[in-house]
Amino acid sequence: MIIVMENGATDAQIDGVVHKIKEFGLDANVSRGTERTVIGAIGDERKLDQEMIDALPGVENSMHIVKPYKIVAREWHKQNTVIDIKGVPLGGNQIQIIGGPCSVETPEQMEDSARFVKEAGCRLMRGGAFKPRTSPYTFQGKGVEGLDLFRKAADKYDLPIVTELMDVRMLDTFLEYDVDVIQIGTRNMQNFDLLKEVGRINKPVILKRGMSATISEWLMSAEYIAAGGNHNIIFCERGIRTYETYYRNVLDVTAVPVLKKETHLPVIIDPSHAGGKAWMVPALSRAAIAAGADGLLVEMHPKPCEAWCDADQALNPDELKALMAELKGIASVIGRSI
Ligand SMILES: [Mn+2]
Repeated sequence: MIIVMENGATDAQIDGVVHKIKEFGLDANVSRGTERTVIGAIGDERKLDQEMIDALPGVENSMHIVKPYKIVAREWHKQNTVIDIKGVPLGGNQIQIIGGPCSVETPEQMEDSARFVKEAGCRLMRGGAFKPRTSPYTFQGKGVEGLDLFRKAADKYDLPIVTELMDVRMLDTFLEYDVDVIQIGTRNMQNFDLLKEVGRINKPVILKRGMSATISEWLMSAEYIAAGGNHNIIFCERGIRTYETYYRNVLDVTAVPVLKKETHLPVIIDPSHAGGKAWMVPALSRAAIAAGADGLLVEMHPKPCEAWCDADQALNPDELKALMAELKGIASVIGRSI
């Protein structure tokens, strides 16, 4: 950490900072310039609390040199991490499109969904059994019965499943149903107790970006999961909230190259919740793949008009098929496959 002292800081104030640094077991290097004194803290700077240093008399500001996240940082792990999801690789050269309905509704709807997802060429399936809804009076998901329906439909077509965990009390049930990828939704990105719990198991976790979260907060949330021992983390950008009201959220495509630089873990995009309208999904999907995303999480419903949740943004089976063909073209241009 580098600490810049105020112009005119006294020797006693400089000594006070040096003393504080040493109290935490680090060494201090004092560099006196003509106008300012700069103090370098040498050692594991994660032990130093920036707010505490900034509050010391005579300190103008301080900055960390080392990133506050470690396990998820590319700094410490140069190669891309490829996560194995029941034999399906995510994070390697092959791009994965995860298709499926917003929510699990009926056995027929799930059977049709699984068939169409498979036919379109997707290798993984999404679907929500527990739904975080803005209003407590709208459909909340089928719950455990939904997990059962999902598991059966997906197994028939040999598709690993992705579904959202909202409550830590359901984790055992998720393991019982052998959920292949646990999704942590945007509203829970900073539910640290939930993150710690999924950090203790070894199932892959899709960590969606909080709708108002910075990149650094998102990386720190992933670090919570990784710190527990589970390094199978997939980042999912799903649009952030801005002042714009035309679309549901703003898809932050910039997050893809930034995350690729900061972390070795896979990065995927959810174009459905970003745009909020089915007609935007193909364009946003193409942008995501072109920007270097390792996969997409796309909502597809056998009959979008009849969907119990997010009907506006679901592709129909033919649209998903057409999208897959387009994306294959883009993938080949950038040297990847789908
Ligand atoms: Mn949805």
